[in-house]
Amino acid sequence: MAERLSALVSALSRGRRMLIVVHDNPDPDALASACALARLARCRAGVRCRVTCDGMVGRAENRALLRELRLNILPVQNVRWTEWPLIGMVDSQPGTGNNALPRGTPADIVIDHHPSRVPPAACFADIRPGYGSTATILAEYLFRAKCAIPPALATAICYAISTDTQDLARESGPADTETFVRLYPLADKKALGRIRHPKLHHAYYSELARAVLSAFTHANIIGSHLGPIAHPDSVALTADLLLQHERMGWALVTGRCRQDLYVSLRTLPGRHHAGALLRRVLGSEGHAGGHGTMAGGRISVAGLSEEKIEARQKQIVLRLIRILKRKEDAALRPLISPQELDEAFYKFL
Ligand SMILES: [Mn+2]
Repeated sequence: MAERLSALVSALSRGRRMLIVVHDNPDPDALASACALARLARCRAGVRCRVTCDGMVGRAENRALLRELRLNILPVQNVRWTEWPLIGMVDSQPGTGNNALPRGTPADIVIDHHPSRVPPAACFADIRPGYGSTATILAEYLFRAKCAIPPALATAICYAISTDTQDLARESGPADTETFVRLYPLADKKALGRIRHPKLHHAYYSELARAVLSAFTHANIIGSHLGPIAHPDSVALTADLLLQHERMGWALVTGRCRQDLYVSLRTLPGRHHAGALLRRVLGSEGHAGGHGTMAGGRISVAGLSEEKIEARQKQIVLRLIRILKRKEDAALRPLISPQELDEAFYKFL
């Protein structure tokens, strides 16, 4: 760890300013990791940082996190890549298709916990697939570097670890627990409450209704097509929610945002690798990545008619069923039966 820290500090010392790129539509781990790297860069090398990404911070919780961090994201449209002497990347890697770093632009520092298909070409790279969150890796550097961690950053790192690991229960290792336990006393509990329980937009409820009413099942596979969504993160959240169904072992959710169809796949811990599986499901025209039990991806649906998009959605579900070797002809059943709906609907009128 000491050698890694000095290698990282010497990579940081090659410039005075660093642009930190996180994945599109950043989640709490991406945001907390970016702030942690910025803190380390400032504290150990006097480097000033900005954070950039494509897409948006959608979820109310993540917007609340931005407010607590007082983080002002630089819109990627305003970035002039050649003006930044240092480029860092956290919670993503160059060439994965889920971040704004242009192809051919090298990153100086890459820190991530997603398994890499190709080791990133960077002056400094630290990829630890055994870690539940990238924020844990960054926190270990901050501890080792003896940089003070302000309450807002401790809060963000704790929240990042809990969301990426479902409260340390999923895809996490001892380092995540140790970091969480060490930082929780420093975290601002009121701020954590504001992040965890934010006010929600009306769109949240209408998407939730669509998610449940359009949900279908086949054996232990559950899925839902959300149609147009306000923010891409809805697909992952819905997949997590559907996977909680007592009889289900797989959840696949799609949703459309701008020109893309976003897809999220979740499964229970076992022999499968959700990331590799989703890449097979989406085929060559899609981008996908992930861990053993969770994966995300997208395909472009630009210019496609409504019917064609629906056909693609259906095809994605059928491919998953085929790969999992369930019977191909077996029909999809609605999660909520028409009778159940009849009983529930508009009883207040
Ligand atoms: Mn992460």
